[in-house]
Amino acid sequence: MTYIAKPKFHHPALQPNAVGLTHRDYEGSISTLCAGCGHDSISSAIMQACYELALPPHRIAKLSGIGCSSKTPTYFLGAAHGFNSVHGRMPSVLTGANLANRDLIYLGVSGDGDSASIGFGQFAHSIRRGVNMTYIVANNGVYGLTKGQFSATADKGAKLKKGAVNKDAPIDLCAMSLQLGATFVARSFSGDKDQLVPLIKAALEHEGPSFIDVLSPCVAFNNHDGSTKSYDYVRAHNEALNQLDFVPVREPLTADYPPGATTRIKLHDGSSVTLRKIGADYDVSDRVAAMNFLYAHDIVGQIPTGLIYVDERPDDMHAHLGTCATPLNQLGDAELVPDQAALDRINASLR
Ligand SMILES: Cc1ncc(C[n+]2csc(CCOP(=O)(O)OP(=O)(O)O)c2C)c(N)n1
Ligand code: SF4
Ligand SMILES: [Mg+2]
Repeated sequence: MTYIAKPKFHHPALQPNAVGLTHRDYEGSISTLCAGCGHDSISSAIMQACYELALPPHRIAKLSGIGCSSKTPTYFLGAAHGFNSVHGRMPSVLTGANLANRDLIYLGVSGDGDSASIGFGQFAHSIRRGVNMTYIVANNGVYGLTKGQFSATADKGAKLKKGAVNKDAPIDLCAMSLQLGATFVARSFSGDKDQLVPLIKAALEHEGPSFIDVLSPCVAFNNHDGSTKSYDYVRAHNEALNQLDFVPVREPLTADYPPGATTRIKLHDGSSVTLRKIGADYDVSDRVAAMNFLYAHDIVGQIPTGLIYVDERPDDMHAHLGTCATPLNQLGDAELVPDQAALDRINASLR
């Protein structure tokens, strides 16, 4: 139950991270989701990523819409800022918060219904505006919270538990993000924490719109034969492109890789991403090739996972708009309330 606080046992062997916090400091309330729901694994990956990056939870703002997936921010980062918005409206609330205070780290958590059905327009505009955020969709192909109707990411030909077949074309949120200008695009699977945790770390540190589509099976309504979002189906069709190691700017590079097996991408802030190639020959810096790659795999029923695209020199909405660097809550009346002379100047400029 969400109102029951987790007992605070601190095992003496719990290792503190670089800011002196342990795993427990990144947890939230007890999850009320179904046992085995993929969404709980995503929460656990988010906690792991924030612990490893040593992010102070109070520097993070976690926002969501409505759905089982959108409930999950309650179950992680209990000390972060949180806003559970209206169904499909998380992106505009996040955009507004980010405009008012660019100093926080913005994490949007949503579902395939929340982002590809009712919130599709909101999703699209937050990406095309270049909001600096990590946008995670826990994608199970159904509206889990309202008992498992098809969402807009359900594949053509996929079957519901009682046999209904989806006849509509699916929306691929990674392909859409690429087309809309996201500067970091990835896909992963809730059952592959080794792949997911470094992707979340890299996305959180990326200074532009980052999008991660995480296939996250709904064990109650979409985990049967005939589903294309079940644990078995995703495992059988997963084409891992690369395995990623993310090293933030403040940490030294310690891992040693055999030459030729990896590609190291140095990012503009000094952090780096090391990619171990697993699947096809693939260039993560080519947006058009990434779009073609996704489409070519989609038509043969494969699910490419890993880092799909990254722009090493991203910019964001604040750069587009030329906003001031100081969060609005730190400005006084002198900066926020224009005097009569300033209003007269503005009015004169519009005549
Ligand atoms: C305006 C509005 N319309 C419809 C609903 C009903 N509703 C609640 S959650 C949901 C879909 C959630 O699906 P998704 O975002 O995929 O989350 P999941 O539960 O699958 O994680 C719907 C249609 C609502 N809460 N508000
Ligand atoms: S109904 Fe599905 S999505 Fe919702 S908690 Fe249960 S398994 Fe997860
Ligand atoms: Mg869903």
